[in-house]
Order: sequence, then C-alpha cells, then structure tokens
Amino acid sequence: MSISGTSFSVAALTALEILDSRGNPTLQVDVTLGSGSVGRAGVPSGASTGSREAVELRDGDPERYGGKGVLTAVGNVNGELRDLARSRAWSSLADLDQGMISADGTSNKGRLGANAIVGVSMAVARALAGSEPLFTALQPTGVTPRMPVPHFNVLNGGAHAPNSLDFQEFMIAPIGAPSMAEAVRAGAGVYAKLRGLLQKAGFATGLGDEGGFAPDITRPEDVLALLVQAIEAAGYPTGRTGVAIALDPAASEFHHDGAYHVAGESLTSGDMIERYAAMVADYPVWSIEDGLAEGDWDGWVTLTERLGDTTQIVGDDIFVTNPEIITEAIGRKVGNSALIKLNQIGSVSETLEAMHLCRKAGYTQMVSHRSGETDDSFIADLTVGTGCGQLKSGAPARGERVAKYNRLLEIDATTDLAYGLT
Ligand code: 2PG
Ligand code: MG
Repeated sequence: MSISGTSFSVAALTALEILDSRGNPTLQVDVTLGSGSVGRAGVPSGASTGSREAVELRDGDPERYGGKGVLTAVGNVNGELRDLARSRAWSSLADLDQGMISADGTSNKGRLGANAIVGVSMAVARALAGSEPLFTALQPTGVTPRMPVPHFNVLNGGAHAPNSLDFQEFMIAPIGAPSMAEAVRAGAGVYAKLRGLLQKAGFATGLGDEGGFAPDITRPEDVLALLVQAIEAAGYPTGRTGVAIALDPAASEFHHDGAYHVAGESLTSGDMIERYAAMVADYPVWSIEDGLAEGDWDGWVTLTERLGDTTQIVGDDIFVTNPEIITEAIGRKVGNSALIKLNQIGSVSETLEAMHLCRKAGYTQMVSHRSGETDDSFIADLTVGTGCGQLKSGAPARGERVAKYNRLLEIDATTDLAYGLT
C-alpha cells in the first residue's frame, strides 16, 4: 500500500538504543499498525554534518557513550510520539509526519529529535508497504522506478579517516555498466584492484568509516591517478561509458579562516574552482559534491557556471535535503543536483518533497547513506522507488554498506527495471 494512499492507525510503537557502524548509539524503531502490519527502522548518523541539518538529539551525559547516548530520543518515541501516533487515525504518512513536526514545535526538530522522528517515519513507511516491496510504496505518482548507478566510496579521507587526505570521498560510478548486477561486480572488481595497487605502493590498506581504503596520500590528484589505474586494471573503460569517478570533498570541513586548506596549500574559492576544473579536464570525474563550503553561496554560483554544463554539481551540507533551502538554491542557480539524506531533514515525506522539487527543476538527485549506519537498507528502496538513478552507500565492503547494494541486487533480480542515470 502506498504511503500516501490509505489511512491507517498505529497500534504499537517502541524504540530501543542500539549501536551504529561506528560504535555510537542510535535508535531502532518498531511499529505495528492497526492492520497488524509491522515495520522496523535503523536511524543513520553523520560525521560531516551541515549546520542547518535537523537536530540529532543526544543525551550529553559524559558518563554514557561520551555524551552520545540517545535515551532521551528513545524516551520521546516511547512516550510523547507513541501517545501522538496512537491518538487518532492518519490519512497518509505525510499527515503523521506533519503531526510529529507540529508536536515538536521547533523549526529543526530539536525538541523531540530528528533521530526520533525520522525513525518513526521510516518504520511506518515500511509497515505501510506491508507485503509489497518498500520501493513500490515510496513511488511518487507519475514516476517510473529505476535501478540506480551505485557510487562506491573506495577511498576515504576527511572526517571519515585518520589520514592526511583532506577530501572526504572518492567514489567510482559504473555508469556504463549494462545492468545492476554488472555495476556491483565492477565496483567490487575495482575495489579489489585498488587494494592491490595500494599494497604494491607500500600504503596501509586499513579502512575508513565508509569501508573505503584510508591510505596516507595527501594530494587528491594522486588518488585520482590511482583510481584510473585501478579501473583500467579491472578491465573497464574510464568515464561515462564505463566507470567514472565522483568526488565528495566535503569542503566545509577544510574551509576555515576564509580559505580552503588542501594538501598544505591555502586556496581562495576561485582557486578551488580552477583546481576542480583541472581535475575534470585531467581525470574522468563526472560529479562533484560539496566542492565548496556550505556558506560560500557566491562561490557555488561561480562553480556551477564554470562546470555545471559538463559536471554534476551536488549540494549536500549546503542543501541538507531541506525543501526551503533547495527552493532558494534552484532560484539562485546553485548547483544542479542534490544529495538526499532522510535524517538531514528528519522525515520520509519531507525527503520525498525535496526530491519532487529537484525533479521539477531539472536537478538530479543522489540518495545517500550516512557515515554512521545500521543494516537497514531503506535508502535502496527509496532510490529505486523515486527513480532518481543514483545511490551512494560507501564501499562494496562492510555489512552496513553492502546491505544497501545487496538490496538493490534483490530488487533487480525480481523486477525488470531499467538500470542507469536518468
Ligand atoms: C556525506 C556523508 C555520507 P556524513 O558527507 O556525504 O557519505 O558523510 O554522513 O559523515 O555526513
Ligand atoms: Mg557529502
């Protein structure tokens, strides 16, 4: 059943404090609808967060998990949100989401916690899907579901790894693969070749938070050269007809004192844009996410003018999946694509609204995991159902990352949906 089609009631709602992939507490939420249908959700958590993200409520008690406990958010689900959810029938998931937002009463879900609210919203979406696949329940009217190009984050830096690399994510994207299954095989193949190349060059092959290697390489261009070697060694053409590269420098993290600090150099916004222009010219980079800091809107306009015709310019920390901010960005021609994270905005229906706005404006969308994850594969279904054509879920390694790719394989095996970018 669609999340927007039918009214429902909530019979039971509970949350539990569990661990995420970094060993930090997060919420698991379970719901039973009046119909008897059940749903469960695991709530993700970021490390490089945008300042305007919805608020992740943490206990702040230094005696428990260094202040990162989520018992307050769990208590909010088991108390106020449960009472609210059971208080009346709901006409759609959006109706319940709006009810939770009103009950919270803040503009950023800071009182009850976005981690509590998004957990309830995701669990209810699953329960509403019932025995149907989740992606069909999430499918907006008029949208054709699609198998997305997976973006495998094979080399980690920034806030996700203890190395000297300033850029956070180097992803490989098998855009030219003939099918979902072949795309996953390409990701695993390039990842394996990259491990060999790093070992041969004497680098450690320990992993960062998203399962990518975290070698002590400093210059981003050196990583790009290695990735090209790994793609070729795995037997694929580089670029959009084979395996392309996508970057998430997460530039807010290395922007301070009015400059971008990359590999020991101090760069202006203009310098940074020219650096990207050179990378796009020299390497098969097809997409750049958060190339500039979240506050550098003028720089973003220039970056989009300079590279937007040839390159996907994705806003993550700057847009935070927020329909209002995305509307402003579209008006000012900031970027041409949005990263989509459920917990940045804090409910399923607002996430779908953000994606709807992007579709209307011709902005592409890439659905994303967080660096702290659980084995919940919700985002795989969200990506397929919305037909947006792109998902990033880390390396083709580590259980919480491959849970999403494996779910894509499962959907692919049971449908005949088209694969690739929109
Ligand atoms: C990002 C994300 C996910 P985090 O910046 O895109 O890769 O990282 O969850 O730490 O914000
Ligand atoms: Mg990002």
